[in-house]
Amino acid sequence: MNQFACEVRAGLNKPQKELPSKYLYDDLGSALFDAITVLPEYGLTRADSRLLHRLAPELPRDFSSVAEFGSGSGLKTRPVLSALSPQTYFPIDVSHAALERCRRELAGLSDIQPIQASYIDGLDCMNRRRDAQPILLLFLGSSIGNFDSPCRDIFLRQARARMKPGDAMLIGFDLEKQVEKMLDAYDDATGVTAAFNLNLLARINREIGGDFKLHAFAHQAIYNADERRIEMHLRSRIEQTVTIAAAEFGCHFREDETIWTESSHKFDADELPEIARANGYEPEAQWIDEEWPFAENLWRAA
Ligand code: AVJ
Repeated sequence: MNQFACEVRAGLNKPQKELPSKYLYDDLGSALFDAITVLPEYGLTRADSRLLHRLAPELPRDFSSVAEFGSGSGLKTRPVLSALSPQTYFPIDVSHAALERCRRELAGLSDIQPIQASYIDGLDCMNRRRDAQPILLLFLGSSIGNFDSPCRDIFLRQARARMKPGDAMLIGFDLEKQVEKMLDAYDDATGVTAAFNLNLLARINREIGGDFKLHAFAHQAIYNADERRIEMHLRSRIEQTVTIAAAEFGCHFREDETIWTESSHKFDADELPEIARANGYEPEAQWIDEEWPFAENLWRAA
């Protein structure tokens, strides 16, 4: 049984059914996410881009290469590459199609060496190819918010353990804002986010022989105030049973039972330096967008 099938079975066997959010990003999922970034309700990516334009000229000049976790199509990265003119740019992403778009988008700005891998595997691969000069690692778009806090700290430490003195991370965090605004961002009127979420079931059908009827599930976004996170769920509209051939597995749903597919944690700008220090980084600079509260942070490997 492949890893996808294993993780699907394990997640759907939990009392609160869940699926790992990384599986949202196959080629179709990545294209749907690109559409999300231009939704009027989803101000996050525009805030990220505004900040990158603003901060790029202020970045230290001592990085000879840039690497990026989850580069996607690389659109946002242009101002950073233009300002730093790094020798090499290593976009790390699980989607082959996204890496191809990224290569086209940023052609000419750097020697582009795409790495198709998950974050930490990609970093190991990058370390085998890099030289001794300092690297700037980009982790944009508040993707860090997809981790719950124990996993976030584990991830930041794993990344830190693979960085050399002088390396730094530029990392974006979406900040807490009005609940209505946050909910709209994850439940847009045109239904793009719903399609992005439902594609996870479609992917299970395509790749591991699931028989999910997509119309029998509804997209749902909720704000969990205790955990300070938006949660995306897929709610079963009816009582039903689904089978997944390659996972040798049948799964029963009560009416209104949900599968939890993603968390997007929201932060307070003041807690970010503590998160840095607790995980082996020295916070060096912070930039905040006022229009859509979002914080970009430069952390040095301490
Ligand atoms: C790419 C993980 C930052 O959590 O806001 C957008 C993904 N999910 N709409 C986010 C997402 C639904 C996004 N990240």
